[in-house]
Amino acid sequence: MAYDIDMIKKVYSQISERVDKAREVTGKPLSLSEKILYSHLWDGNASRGFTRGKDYVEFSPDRIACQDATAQMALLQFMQAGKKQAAVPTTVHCDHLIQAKLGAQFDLPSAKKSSDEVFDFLESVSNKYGIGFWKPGAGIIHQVVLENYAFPGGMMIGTDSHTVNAGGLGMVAIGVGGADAVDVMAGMPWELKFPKLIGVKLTGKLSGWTAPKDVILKVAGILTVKGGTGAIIEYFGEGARSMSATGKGTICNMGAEVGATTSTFGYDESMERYLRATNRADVADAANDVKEYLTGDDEVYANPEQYFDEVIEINLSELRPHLNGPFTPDLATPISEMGEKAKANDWPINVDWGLIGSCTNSSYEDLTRAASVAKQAVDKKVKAKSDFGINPGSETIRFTAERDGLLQIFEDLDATIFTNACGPCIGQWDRSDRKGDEKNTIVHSFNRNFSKRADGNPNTHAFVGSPEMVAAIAISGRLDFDPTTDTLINEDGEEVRLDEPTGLELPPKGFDVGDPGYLAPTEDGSSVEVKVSPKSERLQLLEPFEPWDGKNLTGAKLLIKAHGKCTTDHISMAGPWLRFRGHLDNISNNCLIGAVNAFNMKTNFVKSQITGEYDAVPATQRKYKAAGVPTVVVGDHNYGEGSSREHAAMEPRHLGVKVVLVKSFARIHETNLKKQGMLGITFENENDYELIQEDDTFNFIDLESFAPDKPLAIEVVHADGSKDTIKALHTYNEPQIEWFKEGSALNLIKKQNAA
Ligand code: MIC
Ligand code: SF4
Repeated sequence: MAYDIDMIKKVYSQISERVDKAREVTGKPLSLSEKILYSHLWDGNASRGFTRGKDYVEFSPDRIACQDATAQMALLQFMQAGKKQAAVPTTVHCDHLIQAKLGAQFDLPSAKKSSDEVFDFLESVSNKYGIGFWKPGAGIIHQVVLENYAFPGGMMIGTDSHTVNAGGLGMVAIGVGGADAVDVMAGMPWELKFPKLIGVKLTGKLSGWTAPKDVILKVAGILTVKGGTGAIIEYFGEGARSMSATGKGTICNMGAEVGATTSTFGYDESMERYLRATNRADVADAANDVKEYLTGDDEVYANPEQYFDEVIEINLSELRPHLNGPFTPDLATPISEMGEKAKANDWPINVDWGLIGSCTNSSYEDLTRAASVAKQAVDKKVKAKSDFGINPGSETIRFTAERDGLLQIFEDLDATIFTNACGPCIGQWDRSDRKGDEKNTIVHSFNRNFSKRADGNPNTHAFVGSPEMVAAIAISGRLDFDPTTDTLINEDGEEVRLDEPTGLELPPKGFDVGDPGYLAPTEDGSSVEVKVSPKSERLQLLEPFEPWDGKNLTGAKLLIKAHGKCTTDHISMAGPWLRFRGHLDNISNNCLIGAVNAFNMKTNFVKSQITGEYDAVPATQRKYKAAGVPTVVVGDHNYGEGSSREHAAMEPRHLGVKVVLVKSFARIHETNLKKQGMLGITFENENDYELIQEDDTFNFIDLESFAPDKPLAIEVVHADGSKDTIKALHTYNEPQIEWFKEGSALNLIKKQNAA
């Protein structure tokens, strides 16, 4: 039986009335995304149609998922909200804090030891507040959610940008910062700007070396890292129906890399098969009863141009395998063109590592397809030229893959089987072969490949591909290897070819598992004690941020003008810093250390306007704070792209930065800034970015009359006394301005609870 089946049945019992009503008020047929959004309105039945990309709407998500690295801050905030229990079903998953080094049997016990304080904290908070707890080793949050909790037509939020993975089972699942999750856990509505809709029509059928991953690699190439911002991507067409549910999950997962709010697919037989295979016949039966409400209306899919804001069509029969990278997930190259492009760009051709795993590509099907390639290498006597690492997505997948001999195939190729966890995908990788910053290439089936992400080395060129392509490339050891045309030389000196991969959508003998790693919370957690030692270097209870003094901000100094890409990995690096995710002051020592200073093109080297000297960003900012000098961070386009980690907003806030002024924001980060009481604004004229000088002082002229839709005027005073007055835009609505006034959204919740 599925978890929380009553909740799921309740959603299905309301869906027809709510969708019919939405059709009536909008006066048109509906896409799946709209059906899910309109059936999850906080106010119940829709009373009017919403304007996409404009109206802020309150929703009532069905469930929440948090992972260990973000749950610490989310739960530290929730503990302040003064509630007894999480208001909707919530789970915590321990997956980010486990380093990959020697293999699961060594790495997991070692992670349990080094992060015991954090795991114990998460376990006890979960127990206290009625939250389901998935222990370290149970699996990666999004695979575990897909296997256990996701359901067609549902709406969930999660404190991780790849929460969107659950779109593979027809959900609208959205990544958020911890403060958003706290709203919903506290029984309040969750607000989102009603998304725009991008329709992707999939025709034809995947075959040969082409995999679901290639669909999203292609889409990323078309839309780029910000092309999906503010939109839900809805996939449909015969090509969509012909793919497995986990393949759909892969595509939805990496929709985070184009900035999409989420991605989804209509309910179909692949989802039904997956639900039944994962012990949820009850959900499949219930979904079948309301089938037509769990997919878009026929008229919408027949004439997508009329109903979506943008339509992309991809013929799967013509799609070729791709590799995306390096350093950005949208640099798409068909594998056949890789050789030429790599040479032109001086990308190292030799591949050091092939890594298969991460929440986006660690399903049973993924492992079977990669194993079918690996097995050929073993059978045809080809030794893998690159090192090989595998992270299964969950204990259920690992257990089943071991039973079915898949892991043995990889081991025969000398692969290391790492823990069922994020591992190298989030820089939790003690890479044995290279230290320092040597230039090198790796290929992986993950979703992100930003600079330094996997191993902390800025010169590691990471390329993203499907698991089967990663396997082929790792075997050949070459980035320019095209298995559709190229051959390999085996141990006997013979020329051999790798045949097309084959895979199994679901295990023929069913999934199996010993201990899945789940701990249910006690019924009444009121007597459970949560301890945080004041001496801890990993956990720290939160102090409320200061409210706004109601005055115009003046005399603010420039902390850094960030050049180019500034992702959340640049603002609050992961890897070794994951240790401090529960300790705001300690983690603030990584604040913006990866951002490139536009004035000297160096990282973590900025000029202090107090001393005139150059120093690290956190150290410089701490001095401004001590001197009571407010500061401004300036950035480029899509600032804060990537992760949901609210640390990227809380750290500057904690250190005394008041304003982040950029050309454009990534959605989750912009919301995170607002929630934490920061002023996140954009240049009205993006060329004004060029006006900002290293010694600038900022005076806000009309912040005192901060109001929705009203641009803000800022006087920028340069070192020579000359001035420019520029305009900044913002997207704060009335309630969000209240967060700013109160110092944070949490301060407002506490105030409302006290009243
Ligand atoms: C990521 O893939 O970047 C992460 C690590 O999963 C993050 C969450 C985090 O920073 O903890 C995400 O995607 O939101
Ligand atoms: Fe973990 Fe990587 Fe997935 Fe983020 S993208 S949840 S780090 S596996």
